[in-house]
Amino acid sequence: MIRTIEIIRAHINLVTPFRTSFAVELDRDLLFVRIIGDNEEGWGECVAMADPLYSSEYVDGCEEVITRYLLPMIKPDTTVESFLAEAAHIRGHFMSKAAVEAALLDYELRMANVSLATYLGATQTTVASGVSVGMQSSIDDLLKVVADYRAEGYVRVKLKIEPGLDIEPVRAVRDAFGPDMLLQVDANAAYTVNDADHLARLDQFNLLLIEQPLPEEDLVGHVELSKRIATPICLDESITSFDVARGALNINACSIINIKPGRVGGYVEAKRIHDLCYSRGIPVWCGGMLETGIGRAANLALAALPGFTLPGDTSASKRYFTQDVTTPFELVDGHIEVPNTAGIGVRPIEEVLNRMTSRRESFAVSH
Ligand code: SMG
Ligand code: MG
Repeated sequence: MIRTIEIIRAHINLVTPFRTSFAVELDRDLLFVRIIGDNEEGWGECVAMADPLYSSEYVDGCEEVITRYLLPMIKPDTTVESFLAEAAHIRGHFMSKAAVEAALLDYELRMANVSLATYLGATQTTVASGVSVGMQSSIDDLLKVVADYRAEGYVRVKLKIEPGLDIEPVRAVRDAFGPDMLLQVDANAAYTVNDADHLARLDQFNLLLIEQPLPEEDLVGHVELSKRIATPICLDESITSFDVARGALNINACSIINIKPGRVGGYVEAKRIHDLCYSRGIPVWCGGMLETGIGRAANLALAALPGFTLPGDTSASKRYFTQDVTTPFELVDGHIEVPNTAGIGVRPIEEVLNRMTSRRESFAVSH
């Protein structure tokens, strides 16, 4: 039986600033959900950033939604399935729901002694690892950063772009690393459909894809853009649910999907999107939200499903943090091992997490 739920707020610095078209991230403001039962516990990490810049969700808002609306739904005998059915009545707030779902899943699977990978239907024991490279202050710096990641073994490079920091950086990287390097770009919604001719200039670089060129809500703009550029369009921010994914594919707003469990309300919904794409031959890959080892472990389990045919943003721990909350995930020959023990397979290292923790609140669970 579930007895207590803890909300843990903590802080961790990034090893290097991460600049995107919407912000520069220097650190992460963390929120963990810990489900404590009679014999087991489960952990979930909320992927929301400190401010509503990537999407409308932000971590303090998530704490409010979780404590005010989601935790009261949890009873001693709540299951992942019963929680999802009830949480469906709350509109939106995918990242809040996903954090609670992840903790419940970890708890339930640990009790059943089943790994998340097995539960989701994983077919791979390691996952090919790509790296997301933030914008740099010069092209020389960018080339150096990419060279370092390549030397570490990352099999695919994603460059963050925005208007004015697009064609030339991409050209420089393509020229320096050759035509065979797997290369893609992510605009985080920085363009409008009026930029179609400009974005068509990226076609010459043989990119795997362009991720989220237009605003989240502009699915129809992506349809139009897809007719005017040759680079395949991949959606990230726009895909907030199975229904949106199906609609986007039906109208040809994208030909590839970045699946982030946090953005779609959890691993169960993420698997549904994977299954849909797999059945239609649409490639998917697993995105990242600068997660610690808690969120990363669960993402690796998902990324081991058969439809994840493109390398994801599931990089090694040291790409993000000097000291991860869990035992670090390491890159071996460009791949990361999928955890295969019960639940998400990892736990926070207590003294490490304690050092980072700013606040811990406990909620008693009753009928
Ligand atoms: O976890 O390696 C990671 C980050 C990958 O680029 C990444 N994420 O739009 O895909 C994306 C961004 C969202 C988070 S940026 C703060
Ligand atoms: Mg993205």
